[in-house]
Amino acid sequence: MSTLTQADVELASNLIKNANNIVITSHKSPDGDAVGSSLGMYHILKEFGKDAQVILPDGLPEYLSFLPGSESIIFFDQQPEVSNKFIQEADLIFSLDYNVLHRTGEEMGVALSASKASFILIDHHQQPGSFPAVTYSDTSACSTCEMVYNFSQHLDPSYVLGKNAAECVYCGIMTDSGSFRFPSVSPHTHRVVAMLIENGLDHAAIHRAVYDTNLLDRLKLIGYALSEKLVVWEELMTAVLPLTAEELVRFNHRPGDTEGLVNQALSIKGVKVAVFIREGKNELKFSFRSKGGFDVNSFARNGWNGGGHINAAGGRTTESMEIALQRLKEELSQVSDLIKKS
Ligand SMILES: [Mn+2]
Repeated sequence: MSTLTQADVELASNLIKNANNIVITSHKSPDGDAVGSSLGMYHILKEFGKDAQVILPDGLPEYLSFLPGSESIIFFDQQPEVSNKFIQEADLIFSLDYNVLHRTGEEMGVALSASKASFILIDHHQQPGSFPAVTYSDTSACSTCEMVYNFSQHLDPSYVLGKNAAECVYCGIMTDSGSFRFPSVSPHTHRVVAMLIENGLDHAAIHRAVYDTNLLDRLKLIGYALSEKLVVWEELMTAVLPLTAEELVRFNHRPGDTEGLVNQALSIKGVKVAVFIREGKNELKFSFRSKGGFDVNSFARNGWNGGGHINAAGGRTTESMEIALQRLKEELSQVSDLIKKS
């Protein structure tokens, strides 16, 4: 349910009206919803006559670079000084598609915490932090992009999103809803999209740009991962897919290449939990997915320095792959009854 009150709308409206330096931020390893909501909000603010700077913690996957405005994004890891300056001078900061500041990464999180700007949070993850002046949190929303659309309508019910804003917002709704198939998709989601299409959005072009632009290396990586690395722990109704750094290098891995792999693992008949593990520079990154009632958000929070939603969460550890897999199996064994019942 939406928690945006009339007082919130008025406060947000005034904050935007009076802001001289607006910064828009989203979470680390930005996905379609993170980039779509950030650039969507950027274009919406422009149409309301306000300039803004999008700052993301790190680079975007190649398949999102077509989004209008992506060339204007500043990446904190590439330009920490410029980013810090923008954050220091900001009087209004948007926090989109994340609930607590450290989701932007350690250094960017510290910079944001030190900022004297007012924050407007728009997000569909659980347990939003208490840092924002305005919190628009709706864990039932399929995407932050859908909420950004709602937010724009709260600011001005007669406002029609321009082409650029519509493309960005649609991209996030489409990617975060698994192309409109997850349970979080509501009649309202379809109404929002209907409105965007009525106003001229070329939705098929966005789908093509995101999903039909595979490089051969990526398809080979997916093929290798599914045929050589995917294992099913039948007694735990869990599919696990670990990829080492060496394997990623072998297939010229680019950000976003493993996107969706965990959902393929989850699609196996009889599997209720899927875990994708990717070896990064100094840590292992986890994607947890479940179908049914098993809460991977709690599971990721409790043992894997992460969190997210009931059916989709992330995590990380500095353990070795071998140790992490062992611990994963042990911890899943402890909740195997919950998985079976889910
Ligand atoms: Mn999202």
